[in-house]
Amino acid sequence: MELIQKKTLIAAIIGASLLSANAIAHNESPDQRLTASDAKAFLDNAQAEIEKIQTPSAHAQWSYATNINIDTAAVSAYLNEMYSNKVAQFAKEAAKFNDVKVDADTRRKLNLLRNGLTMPPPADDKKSERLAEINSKLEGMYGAGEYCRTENDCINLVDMSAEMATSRDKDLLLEYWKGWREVSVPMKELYSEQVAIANEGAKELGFKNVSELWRGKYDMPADEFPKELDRLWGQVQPFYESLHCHVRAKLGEHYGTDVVPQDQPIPAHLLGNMWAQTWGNIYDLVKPEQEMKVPDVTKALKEQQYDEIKMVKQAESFFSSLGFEELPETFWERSLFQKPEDRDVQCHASAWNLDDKEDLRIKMCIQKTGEEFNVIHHELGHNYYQRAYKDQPLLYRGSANDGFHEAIGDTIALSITPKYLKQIGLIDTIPDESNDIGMLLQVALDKIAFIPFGLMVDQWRWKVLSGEVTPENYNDVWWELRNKYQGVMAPIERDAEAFDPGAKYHVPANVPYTRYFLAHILQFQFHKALCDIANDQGPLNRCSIYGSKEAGKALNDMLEMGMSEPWQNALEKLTGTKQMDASTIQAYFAPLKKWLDEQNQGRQCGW
Ligand code: X8Z
Ligand code: ZN
Repeated sequence: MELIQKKTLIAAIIGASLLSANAIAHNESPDQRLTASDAKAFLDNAQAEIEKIQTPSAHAQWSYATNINIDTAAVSAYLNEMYSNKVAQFAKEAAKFNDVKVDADTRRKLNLLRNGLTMPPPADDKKSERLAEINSKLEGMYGAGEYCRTENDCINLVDMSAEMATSRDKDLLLEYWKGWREVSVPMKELYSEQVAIANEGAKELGFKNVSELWRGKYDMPADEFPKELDRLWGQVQPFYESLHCHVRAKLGEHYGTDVVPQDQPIPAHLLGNMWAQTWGNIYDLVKPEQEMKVPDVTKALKEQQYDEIKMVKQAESFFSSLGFEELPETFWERSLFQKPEDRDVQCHASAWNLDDKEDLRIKMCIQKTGEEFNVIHHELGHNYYQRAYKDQPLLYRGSANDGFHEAIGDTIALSITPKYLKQIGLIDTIPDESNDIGMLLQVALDKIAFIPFGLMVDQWRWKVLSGEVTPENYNDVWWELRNKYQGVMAPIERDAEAFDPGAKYHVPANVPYTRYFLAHILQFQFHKALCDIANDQGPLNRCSIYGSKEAGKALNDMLEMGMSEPWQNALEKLTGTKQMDASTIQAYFAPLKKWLDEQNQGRQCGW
C-alpha cells in the first residue's frame, strides 16, 4: 500500500510515468519489485502519452506532404522528433518488464511498443534532431523533385510516369528514366548518415541494427522471416520466369534484339513504369496475336466523363455495397485528390487517419486511368481498415502485419472484373471466356511482375541497414538484386555517384517494402476466401464480391482485430489457414501459365 502511494505521489510531482517513479523509489533493483499490474499501468500511461502527441504530429505531416516548403518541413520534423523520442523512451522503459511475469496481452503490447518505430532515434538530442531533419529533407527532395531538360523545361514525376506508360519511343523513355535518377544523387550522403543514426537508436532498444528491427515485426523470429519469404517467392518464381520470357521476346520483336538482348535482363526503361515494377502499361506490346477483348477502363472512364471525385465515389460505393459505412463528409472536404498547380506536394498516394477516429483522408494526384482507379481502391482499403480498428487500444491500431494493410484495397480491386464493370455501366458487354488469356495476362503484368520487385527492395535495405553493404556499394548491390530477382538491368552504365534506390519513394521516405510483397500473396488468398463466402461460382478471375454483405462482414471481422492477435490468427479467421500461401496465385493464373509456356516453346528463357 505504502509503495503504491509513494509511486503515485512521485509520479504526480514530476509528471513522469509510473515506471520512472518506481525506478526512482527503488533505485537499488527496481526490476525485481515490478509486477504485472505495474506493467499494465505503464502501458496505459505510455499509450495515453503517445496518443497526445500523435495527432498534432499527424497534422504536421499532412501539412508538409500537401504543401512542401521550409516552414512545413521544420514543423513536421520537430513534431516527428517529439513523437519518435517519446515512443523510443517508452520502448526503452518497456524492457524493464522483460523478466516480469505478465499475461499474453500485456506481453504483446510491450513487444509492439519495443519494435513499433521504423527509424528509432538515439537518446542523444543532437542525433535525434538530425535524424528527424534528414527524414524530412529526404521526403521533401523526393516530393519536390523534377527532371529539367533545360533550366526552364522541367517535368515532374507524375507527368513523366504518364508518358512512360504510353510512349514507345525508346530515346524518350531512356531520357526520363535517367533524368528522374538525377533527383536521388544528392540523397545518398544524407541517407547513409541517417542509417548510422537510426542504427544507434536500434542498438539502444536492444536490437543488433535496424535490419533486425524491421525483420522482427512478423510474429516469428527475425531470422526466420526471410526464409518464409524465400518459400513464398519459390512458389511464384517459375510463373514469373515464364512471364519474363514472353515479355522479353515481345519487347525484342518491337525494339529489336540489339536493344533487348534475348539472353540478358530486360532494360528497365521499356516496361511502362518508372521502376519497372508493374508492366500492365505495355499490354499492347505483349498481348496474344489472337484478338482478345479486354476492358479498357481508361477509355471507359474518359467516355463516361469520370473526374477524380467520381472515381473515388465509385470506389467508395464498392465498399458500401459490402456493408461498410460511407466515408465521412470531412473525407471529401480535407482529402487531396488533384495535384495543385501552386505548390509542391508529395504526390505518392497515401491514406491517413489523423485522429484515429473519423478524420480519414487520402492524398493522391489522381490520373484518370484504370491503373489509378485501382490505386484509389488500394488507398480506400487503408482507410476502411483504419476505421475498423480505431477502437482498439493504441498499440493494437494497425494491421495484423503490414502486408495486410496493403492487401485490403487490392483485394477489392481484384473484384473489378468485367461483370462488375458492366454492373456499374463502365462497359456494355462481358467478354466471354475465350478472352480470358488476355485478361489474365493484363492482371499478371501488374501483379506477378511486381512480386520480385516487392521482394528485392528490402533485400537491399536489410543489407544496408545491417551495415553489410556500405555507401560505396549501395548502387551496385541494388542492381545486382534487380538483376537477380527481376531479371531487369539498368539501360545505361550507372555513374559512381548514382543512388538509384533513392529514386523510389519508399527509400527516402523509409517505408518498409516487404509489405507489398506480402500483400501481393495475401490479396489472392483473401480474394479466394471472400469469393467462397460470397458464393461466386465462376473461376477466380471472373469473381466479384460486389454487393456481398456476407463477404463484407467476414472481411470486417478480420479488420476489426487490428493487431490485437498474431497475424496468423487474423489470416485464419478469414481464410481458414494460418499460412501465407501462393498456391491461390498458381490456381488463379493456371490457364495463363499454360499459354505462356506454349508461347515460350523454342525461346531461350532466363538471364
Ligand atoms: O506505395 C504504394 C501505395 C501506397 S501505400 C500507392 N504502393 C507501392 C508502390 O507504389 O511502390 C502500392 C503498390 C506498391
Ligand atoms: Zn498502401
